[in-house]
Amino acid sequence: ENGYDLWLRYKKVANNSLLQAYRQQLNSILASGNSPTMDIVRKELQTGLNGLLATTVAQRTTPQPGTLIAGTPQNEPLLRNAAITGQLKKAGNEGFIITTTTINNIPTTVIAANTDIGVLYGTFHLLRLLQTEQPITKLNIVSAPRIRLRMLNHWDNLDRTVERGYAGFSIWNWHTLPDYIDPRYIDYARANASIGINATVLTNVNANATVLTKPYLEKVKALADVFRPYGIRVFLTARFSAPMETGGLKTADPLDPAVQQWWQQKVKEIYQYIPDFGGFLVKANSEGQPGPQDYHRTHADGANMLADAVAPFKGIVIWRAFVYSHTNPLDRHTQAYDEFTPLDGEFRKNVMLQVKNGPIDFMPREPFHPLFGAMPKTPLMMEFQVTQEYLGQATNLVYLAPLFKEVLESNTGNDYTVAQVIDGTARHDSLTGIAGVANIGNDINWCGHPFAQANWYALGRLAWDHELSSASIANEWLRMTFTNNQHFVDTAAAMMLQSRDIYVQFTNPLGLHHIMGTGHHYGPAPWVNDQRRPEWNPVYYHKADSIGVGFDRTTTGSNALAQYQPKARQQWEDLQTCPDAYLLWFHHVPWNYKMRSGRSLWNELCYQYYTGAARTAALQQTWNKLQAYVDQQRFHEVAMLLGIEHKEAIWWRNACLLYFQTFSRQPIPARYEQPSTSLEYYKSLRFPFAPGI
Ligand code: BDP
Repeated sequence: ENGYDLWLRYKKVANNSLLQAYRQQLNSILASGNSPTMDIVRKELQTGLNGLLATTVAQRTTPQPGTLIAGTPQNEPLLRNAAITGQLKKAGNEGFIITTTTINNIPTTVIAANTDIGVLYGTFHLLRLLQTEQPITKLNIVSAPRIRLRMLNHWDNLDRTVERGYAGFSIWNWHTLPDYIDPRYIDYARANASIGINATVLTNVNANATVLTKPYLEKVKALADVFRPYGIRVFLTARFSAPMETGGLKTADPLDPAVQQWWQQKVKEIYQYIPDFGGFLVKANSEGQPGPQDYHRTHADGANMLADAVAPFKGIVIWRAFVYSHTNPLDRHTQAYDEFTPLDGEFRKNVMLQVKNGPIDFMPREPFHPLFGAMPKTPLMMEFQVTQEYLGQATNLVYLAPLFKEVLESNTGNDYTVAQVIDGTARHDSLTGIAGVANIGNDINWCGHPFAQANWYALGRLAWDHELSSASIANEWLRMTFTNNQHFVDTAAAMMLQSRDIYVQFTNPLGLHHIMGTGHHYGPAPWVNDQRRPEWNPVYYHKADSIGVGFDRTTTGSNALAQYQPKARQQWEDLQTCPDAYLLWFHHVPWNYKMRSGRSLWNELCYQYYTGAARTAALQQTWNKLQAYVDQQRFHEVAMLLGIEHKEAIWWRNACLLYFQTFSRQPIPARYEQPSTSLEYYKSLRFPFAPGI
């Protein structure tokens, strides 16, 4: 198996008694409704049940005992049954119900929804129950997404390179579009629909205006047409200077009437091709991207100009909060908050602000972004990074659901969690959304590392229901992707659930951050101090000196903590009570400081790096014991990658400790195997072939 089928492998149910029960309960399909989406429902049920039940399941037009009825009350008279009306109300536009019931005295299983797309989501849910070998004799499920926009952000360039992509080239083949529809586009849409993802941004946030030209809009239309029946709406990134680059204007000033008109015309043209176009995602005045500040206008001026253009078509603008100002700040941590909080209330109703989960930049562990506790008048959208730019790229097994959950469950200090801000319940926002920067490429297994598929999967599942646990998502993903064997599932789930902590431990323990290699971000380079902008240098973030290490963000330092609500910041501001996980994120701590463990800070740092690296060896051993349960191809792929991860862990450990030792001037405790190479060796390493930017 090469992993191409993702979690949609419909292998025969291994548990024989369940198999018999399923066969009896789902012996035929009745799914009416004439729409491309209902065609997909019928096909998916047919393929799914035929595969899982290893039989040929008939399609019927009248039910018999054991018929699965799927549809909407509008299309299927049998479903206009008062018993499900109340439940259907709760299901809303995209949700579904799955229930075991009798219709006209005939025992059936029903998938019902108010819309065809709801039926498709219900279809995937039912198939998932079978794939994970759950009982289905007394189903009574009502499921509706908690978040409206469940989105992937592709950082894909038009030349098919993928910014921070570690799984090959872009799956969008712009050259052969619009006439050639690669079956991958359909498989992509199907996989997303199976986890409830309903929106996709096709292009990189570092945008290219060419995608807004006619030939490219024709290509985008072709993709949108493929995705539509799967419930997926297409968005594009808008390069702010597009009116100059492709429109021949002299300015892109958002208050200039000619610029406004250019965008209005452009938007009209886009909607002629794609009537349900979602809108624009914009990165402006950040890392060299053009934006309204080039004309001394605000981010709100820029966002509103685009928002006005898409409003007549019900489009939205998603404006990113990830900004770097032209001037050098005292602390990069504070930039987005400083820039955006004064603009709260100034954005149009169809603008959302997309905020990265943490204030720096997708680090392996960050406190939640202070903007989530601020800007009550602006709908805030979550941006997670599914591609593992700072989390081992495609060579490390790092399951990200625990990272996502850690952020979502954080209390903002306003008596509500980040999740409640994102799902709109805290502040009654009607626009709600979660985006994940995609980890998808044209590798045969889509995501590079076989376990990276779990991160795509987890993003979708959590966007649908952020109350699902990391463990339950890992469990169902493993069952669907590999096998239902309980020993395998328990063991591999335990590996997944600790994998992110392990990664943090051997790369950025105790709140260290941004100490990776320059440019490619591969491997350790805490020593880098020669970059043009101060905040590009790792030394800016760890501030190691003869006294200690860590970034003082309290009142004696940058005071970034002031951006958090008092109830949120109190957990971090006192060195004595700050959790170890954030210690060096918020404090500059002396090398001999006594940690909770009783060890000195220096010894604790050694302990963390050595423990983290040792745990990668344990991951290898555990996986090796699972060989009998997994197909050989994927077993060996994972085994080889765990080997790389272990090597990389030793590299991180040695390089970081040897470097920090030049400040602490203390030995690595003798009980640890001492590094066999020098700091100079690690500094001399070059990675011309590491995935570029
Ligand atoms: C950084 C990436 C860079 C992205 C940027 C962003 O290194 O490639 O363009 O985020 O989110 O983490 O805009």
